[in-house]
Amino acid sequence: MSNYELFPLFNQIIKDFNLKGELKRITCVSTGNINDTFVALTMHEGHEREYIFQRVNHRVFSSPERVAENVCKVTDHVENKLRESGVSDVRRHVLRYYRKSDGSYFHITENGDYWRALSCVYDAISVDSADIPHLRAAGVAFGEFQNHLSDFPAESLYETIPDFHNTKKRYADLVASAEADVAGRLDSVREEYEYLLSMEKEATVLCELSEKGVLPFRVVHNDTKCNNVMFDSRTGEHLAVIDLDTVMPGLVAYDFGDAVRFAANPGGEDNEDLNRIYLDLDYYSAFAEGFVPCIYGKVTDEEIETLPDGVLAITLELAARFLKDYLDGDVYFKCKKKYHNRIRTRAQIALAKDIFGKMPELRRRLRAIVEKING
Ligand code: GN1
Ligand code: MG
Repeated sequence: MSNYELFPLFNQIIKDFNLKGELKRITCVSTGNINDTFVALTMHEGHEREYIFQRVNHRVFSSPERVAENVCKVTDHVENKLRESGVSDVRRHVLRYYRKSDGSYFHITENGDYWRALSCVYDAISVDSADIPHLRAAGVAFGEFQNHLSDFPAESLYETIPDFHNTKKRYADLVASAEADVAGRLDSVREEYEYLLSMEKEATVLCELSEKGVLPFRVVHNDTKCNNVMFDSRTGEHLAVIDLDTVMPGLVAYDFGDAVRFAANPGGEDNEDLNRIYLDLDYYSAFAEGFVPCIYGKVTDEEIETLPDGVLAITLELAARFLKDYLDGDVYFKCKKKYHNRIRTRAQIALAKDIFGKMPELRRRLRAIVEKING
């Protein structure tokens, strides 16, 4: 959508949600693969104000209203915890949804698009490729987020995407798409497909353990990319954890794993130069040094021990999801270039292969962190 089309729409949203100021500038945030996100800058009594406007993909989130209710329950809960622990500037630590005067969370356009308005954390940045200090801070942010939700009533949450990180189901879906081969693309990815099938045991090991009752489901974030943490632009301190659409019961190891998968790969998620894709062990350690001390003692020993398995499992799972979407003809993830889902699949497979070879070292480094905590 061009800014020319967005200006009248955003003016209407500002009016609907009773936001302050006159719209001056719209900036597109191009990172998300599902929703469309923009920063709307307004001028109010000589001061600039920023708001986040997001178009929710309601093919992926079939009930945006219920997603909004989930997010508000979660942010209320986190906000209470922050107040209890004496955090002074709570507004910078939790993102808030605005409501219209009728109480609803969405501006729905004539063609059925769902737009929501969120507060913007001031003097804050998000980073797509984090350095070591930011990664450590991201580890603390997601670890604390996990703690804040440890007594959240899971049964009060609507499952925004059923079986979101059910890797067994993700594999079954991949196989079904390969068998259907609706876009006639299977021949071009047979090697990738065979590789993923050969790794099914590693990919589903945590699902097995959770089915056996060894690993509990907890309320987790489920999308822990480092760009889902806002950092203070001057001090680098972590502020709000954002993108809460998939907060649902899940495994702690998947939150840990997804954060490492994304942030500890210097090549990025869709690099075509596979030589640049690998797991940087120091980045891994930095995130773990932030995350593990926050949750240690509050989760079980098995959950701590299996954190490295989460790194491999979630990387394989995402490769399977990208490959399924490629086989389906690119219907789920936004594609920004030709064969984008195949490029993403290959990048995640290259990363999974590197992680697989480094598993003993990931476990060794985790043990060292635990020993340090235990003094
Ligand atoms: C999607 O849109 P974004 O970047 O927040 C996806 C995640 C994937 C991620 C891969 C709802 O997240 O599960 O890990 O792309 N979100 C959904 O970049 O499917
Ligand atoms: Mg997301």
